[in-house]
Amino acid sequence: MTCYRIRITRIDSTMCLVIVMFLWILTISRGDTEVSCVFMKTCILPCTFQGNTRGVYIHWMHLSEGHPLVYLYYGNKDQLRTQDQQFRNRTSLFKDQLSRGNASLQLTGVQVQDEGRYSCYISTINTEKDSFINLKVHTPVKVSIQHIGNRITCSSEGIYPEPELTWSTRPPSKVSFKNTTTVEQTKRQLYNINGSLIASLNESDRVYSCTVSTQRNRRRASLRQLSSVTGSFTETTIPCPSFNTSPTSLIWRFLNRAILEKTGSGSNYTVSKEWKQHVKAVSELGSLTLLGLTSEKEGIYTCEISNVEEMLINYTIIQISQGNTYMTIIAITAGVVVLICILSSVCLVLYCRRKRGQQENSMTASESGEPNI
Ligand SMILES: *[C@@H]1O[C@H](CO)[C@@H](O)[C@H](O)[C@H]1NC(C)=O
Ligand SMILES: *[C@@H]1O[C@H](CO)[C@@H](O)[C@H](O)[C@H]1NC(C)=O
Ligand SMILES: *[C@@H]1O[C@H](CO)[C@@H](O)[C@H](O)[C@H]1NC(C)=O
Ligand SMILES: *[C@@H]1O[C@H](CO)[C@@H](O)[C@H](O)[C@H]1NC(C)=O
Ligand SMILES: *[C@@H]1O[C@H](CO)[C@@H](O)[C@H](O)[C@H]1NC(C)=O
Ligand SMILES: *[C@@H]1O[C@H](CO)[C@@H](O)[C@H](O)[C@H]1NC(C)=O
Ligand SMILES: CC(=O)N[C@H]1CO[C@H](CO)[C@@H](O)[C@@H]1O
Repeated sequence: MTCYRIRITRIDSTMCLVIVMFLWILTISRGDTEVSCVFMKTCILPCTFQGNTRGVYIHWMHLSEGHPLVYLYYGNKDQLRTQDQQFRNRTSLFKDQLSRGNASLQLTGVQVQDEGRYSCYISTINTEKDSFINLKVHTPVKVSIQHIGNRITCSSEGIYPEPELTWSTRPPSKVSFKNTTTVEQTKRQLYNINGSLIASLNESDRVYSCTVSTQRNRRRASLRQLSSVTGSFTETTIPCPSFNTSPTSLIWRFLNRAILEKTGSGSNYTVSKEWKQHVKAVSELGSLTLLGLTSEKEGIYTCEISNVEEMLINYTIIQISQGNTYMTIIAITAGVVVLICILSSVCLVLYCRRKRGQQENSMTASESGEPNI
């Protein structure tokens, strides 16, 4: 009998423990509202209450070390004398929304240090409430990729949370390549990441890609192999890789200096001064048509095209076909020579006719004069 009872109480206590833990987990996970804020932007930490606004007391606190005061409001006034330095001049309530029970906090210029749990404590004449908000900070990710010598380097700056850098190829390669990655953290706790890989772009038909990702954002930058196009004085079109989705930006460069830039899906683009007379058109897919290329415009052209997920760079070497320019010169020279020939022969003919005419005149004159003598 006693044994039986003991067993029951044991089961009860374990059950009880499980229930308590379950409730605890539930309150923790349900109580915390997750808010994701963009670094340096404005963010709203939500908090609401019900009841009379008269005599309302609002206390916002950051649950980091020392529990710094974020915001205090009572007696119909802000009470910010004891506000922590970290939040000075960066916080506000929506005063016009208080009467609707909205005690949300607006935080401007979000920093990495602002991450963590916040508590919003509110008491009114008839109610009392504590709620928790978990703030996470993130930055957008931008990646740049370059090919220098036999090395492809990839870098990304000012990222949060800590990023990861991975390399891949399309089509996938079984060869594992030597790669090095370095990460550093700046004073503002943001991350800079660099990676490099030894590869020659002319080795294969592969696309090399570098992906930088955080828990929230990711971006890929890719390089196409080098290919060559023979340009001509009259008209040269250089293709650019395209995406299935419409590109968000396009930049054409020659020797790392911009030829033209295009943003958005419209047909507008801006051409640099130096290239105004050479750019004929840019197609919807991004290929560039140039006019009047001479040998000084020989070299590497890059097309950098981006959509939301990826930036793709294609390198093209342009070699100007000398043939065409020579042909033009030869044609012009030939034309001039022919013209001169025609003109001179016409002159010659005219001159000869005149001469003959004169001779005939003098002959008739002498003939007619002969009987006179
Ligand atoms: C807050 O703003 C006031 C007035 O614009 C300025 O005098 C003060 O230095 C600022 N405090 C901080 C910590 O930026
Ligand atoms: C509180 O007011 C702000 C500003 O109008 C608004 O953005 C926010 O959504 C409101 N929050 C709630 C819970 O109503
Ligand atoms: C990454 O590369 C840039 C430029 O190449 C350099 O300024 C920076 O210090 C590098 N960062 C790291 C973490 O190596
Ligand atoms: C790649 O280019 C370099 C320099 O232009 C050249 O020395 C090398 O032989 C090329 N490799 C291949 C596989 O074509
Ligand atoms: C890159 O440029 C070369 C030459 O201009 C072209 O043949 C190739 O198709 C381009 N790559 C893509 C993906 O369009
Ligand atoms: C393109 O440029 C024209 C004239 O400069 C302007 O009126 C038009 O709004 C622009 N379109 C876009 C999509 O920017
Ligand atoms: C593709 C890739 O990222 N390969 C390797 C790069 O180097 C790191 C560590 O050095 C490896 O973990 C990756 O597998």
